[in-house]
Amino acid sequence: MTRPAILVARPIFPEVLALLREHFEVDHHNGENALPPAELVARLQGKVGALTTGSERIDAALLAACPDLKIVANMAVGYNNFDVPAMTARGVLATNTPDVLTDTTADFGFALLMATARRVTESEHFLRAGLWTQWRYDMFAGAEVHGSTLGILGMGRIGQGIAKRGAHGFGMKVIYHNRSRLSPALEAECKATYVSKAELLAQADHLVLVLPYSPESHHAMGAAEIGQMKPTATLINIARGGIVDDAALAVALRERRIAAAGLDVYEGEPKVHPDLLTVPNVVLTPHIASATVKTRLAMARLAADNLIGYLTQGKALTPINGS
Ligand code: 8YV
Repeated sequence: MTRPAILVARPIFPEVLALLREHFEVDHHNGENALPPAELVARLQGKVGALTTGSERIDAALLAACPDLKIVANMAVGYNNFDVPAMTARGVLATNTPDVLTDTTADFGFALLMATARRVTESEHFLRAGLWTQWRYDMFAGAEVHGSTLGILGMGRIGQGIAKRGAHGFGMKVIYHNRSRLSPALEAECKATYVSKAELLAQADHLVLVLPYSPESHHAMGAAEIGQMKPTATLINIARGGIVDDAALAVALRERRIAAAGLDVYEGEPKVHPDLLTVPNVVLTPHIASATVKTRLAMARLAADNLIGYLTQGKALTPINGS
């Protein structure tokens, strides 16, 4: 009997590829760049499953051109690269990788917050450039983290992880805004107080964005919202590109309307807005919030297990739009 054919659209751990090869005929795109849409469609011909990352757009046009597809397993918790209603309409299962990356991503949110507030990379560039010849009382003096007010926009699992780190580890006052308010028990666990978005922007010393990307959250932090923040505040985006208006942020950073920003995600990544590359008060990382070896392996295994479970037994572990 011929085995089901799948596409693995990105380089992946050899052991996960070997596991998939025990069950499927695997076509593996092992290139460093994402497949352009037309090539993705071509490679998906005759495939019943695909393992994707956030870079492959699965929309109505692609689905119409790939009628054999039954499941697309994203190796990411975010799935804004999926048109879920279109997938549901075509009977294609969508899966993601929740939970396995929560703490690792929350750790990184804090790493970026600390690096930004305490000017870690800016000062390293200064040192590497051989500019450290003198001492000044205000040399790379940054913003206090412990005891300050931590604002969180988006309070899902990762937001809660960041709240707990801030409240319990750094004695921060935690405020948050979210589409829905947490239960009193969860608010108590996170030591977090619900506020309006306007209050969040006005009161946060450090504002971390952890909300999912959707048309509604597009430019949730535009020029007007950034303008409502304290001039001493830092802004951290570990959510998705497009939630922040990167061009407006670059202007605000250059004009010191906020103190600093830390970004792991960008509009149109892997491209980065050129103005962000020239302002000193921003820490830039290439979408690595979930990147520990252990967590990336857990994400890859979960995506693989979703494909194996669904295509061999009709049951995925973490479905978005079905079983
Ligand atoms: C992924 C992420 O590494 O899980 C997510 O939503 O943004 C990251 O953990 C990235 O999407 C590549 O799959």
